[in-house]
Amino acid sequence: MNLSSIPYSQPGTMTEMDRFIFECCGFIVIEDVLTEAECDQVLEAATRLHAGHSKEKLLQLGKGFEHEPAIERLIDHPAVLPKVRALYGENFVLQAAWCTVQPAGSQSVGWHQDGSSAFDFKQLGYPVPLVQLRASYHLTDQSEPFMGNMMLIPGSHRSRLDLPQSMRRELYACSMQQILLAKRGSVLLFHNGVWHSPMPNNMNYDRYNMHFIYSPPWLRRSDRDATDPEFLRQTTPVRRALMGDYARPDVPFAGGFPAIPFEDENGH
Ligand SMILES: O=C(O)CCC(=O)C(=O)O
Repeated sequence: MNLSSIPYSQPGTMTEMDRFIFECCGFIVIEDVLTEAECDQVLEAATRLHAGHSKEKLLQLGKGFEHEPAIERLIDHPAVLPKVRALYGENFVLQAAWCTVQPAGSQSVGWHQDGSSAFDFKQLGYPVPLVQLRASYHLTDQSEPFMGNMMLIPGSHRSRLDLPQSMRRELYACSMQQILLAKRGSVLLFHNGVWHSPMPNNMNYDRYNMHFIYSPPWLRRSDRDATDPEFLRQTTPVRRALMGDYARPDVPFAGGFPAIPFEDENGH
């Protein structure tokens, strides 16, 4: 029995129960995706990526997978990708990959839904459709509060109303918010419509998360204009396909969409 009320799930297949929970909450948490050694490798890569950048506030850097193999390997991780396929079907792309640091002793509380500030996804219809499915790998421990945890309002992807503006910078913004107590190596998978905010990081070390955002193929990429041709040449066929660098610009909308060469039929 899970007394924490965190919507836990297991790596791999998206079960019927996972679907139900995701539908209700707008997120699930997949435990034990990365081992300690794998976390160390990705954390080293994340630290390299952020070297030379300011460490004053939350900072996200994109497309680290182009030159960091430990990050690249997470693009189609078998613990997570079957769930992305279950939610989207067979045609989707990696719209962005953000490596995010919440530096030691810093805070960036700001409640928001994911999407485009240029065009609020809520304008697309109700309920706000799933167009950015985010898989967040916790590279540092966030199993206690004030470790730069994600805070979320379960079910808020179904709300017709916005979180009141006056509460968006508040740590405790809503009586039903949840502070995600996430173990290192676990993954949060969440719907763009869920209201969320990072919690302050009161630790004396930097908090790192690695986010992968999957979208329908027609959504413009946000961490890159185009993928590095050298990366496309050397990566695997599945990862190349997930980059969405099509030879013809109309491919994401029209016929001739090349099938992503997944290795199996059922996503296991
Ligand atoms: O704390 C993080 O890593 C995520 C920040 C966030 O809420 C976002 O990128 O939308």
